[in-house]
Amino acid sequence: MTMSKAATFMSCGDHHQLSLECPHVMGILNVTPDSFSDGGQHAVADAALRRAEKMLLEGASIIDVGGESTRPGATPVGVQQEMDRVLPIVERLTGELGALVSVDTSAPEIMTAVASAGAGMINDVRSLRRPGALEAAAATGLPICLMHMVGEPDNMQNDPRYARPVEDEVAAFLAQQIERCLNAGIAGERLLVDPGFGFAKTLAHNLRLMNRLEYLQRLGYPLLVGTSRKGMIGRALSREVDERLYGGLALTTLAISKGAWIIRTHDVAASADAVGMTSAVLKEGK
Ligand code: 9MG
Repeated sequence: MTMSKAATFMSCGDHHQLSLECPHVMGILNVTPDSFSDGGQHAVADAALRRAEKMLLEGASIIDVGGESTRPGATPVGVQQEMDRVLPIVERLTGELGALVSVDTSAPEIMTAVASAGAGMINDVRSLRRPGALEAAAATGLPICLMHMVGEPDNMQNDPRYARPVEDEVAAFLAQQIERCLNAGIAGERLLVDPGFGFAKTLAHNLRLMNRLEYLQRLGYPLLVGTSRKGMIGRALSREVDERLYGGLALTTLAISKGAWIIRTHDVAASADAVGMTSAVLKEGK
């Protein structure tokens, strides 16, 4: 009798395999106009490339490229504008650096284009709910991160409330999105889930979710967590955006100890040490 062995890695496009047996850091590369001082299109792309290269050297396994802000209150950008921001950067990151690139997008046209440009993962904060996104993402063959959010970034923080405990709401929502993906022919091995810290959540919701992060393991999919520099740290500790690193590292340590597989962060060097140290302790004796 032949026993089939569970895959120990996730295939991310043609050139990358990500081990499922150790945690990873995903470095954030925003290519919105406020992210780099504007010295023209090429200077911005060069600066983005240098930042990505630094994050890779600091220990990032994945670079998450985003051309649309999803911060609370942010307004959406048009697809062509997002394409102009993201596609040239993805082409250079994959072509010149050979990086594993994830793209933070909800637009089906962008999913298709970045997959052709060599991207290895899709990160959709709207969980493929835009018209055409499910079909486009399915056709890329890439892994997809499904995230919990209610509403849109411009209204999601208007008094978020849930009828049930937040972890139940998040788990039920993610289970529904997983089901949609499986029904669309996307293999379960391609899915990751994310509770969406800061997306339609109060500080109390965010703290409760982090405290109960293990609960989401019942879904049976690898977990991605992003808390980097978020408002929950600002509110819990009374810290401005540029003072949130230490609070963020505490959350990273907690998330890894509760089973997170990928940590999405602006602060790669510090986070890579926190992830590495936490996982060394967790592996002790194994
Ligand atoms: C794009 N983006 C901003 N915050 C995020 C988070 O927490 N998770 C994921 N997957 N994407 C995010």
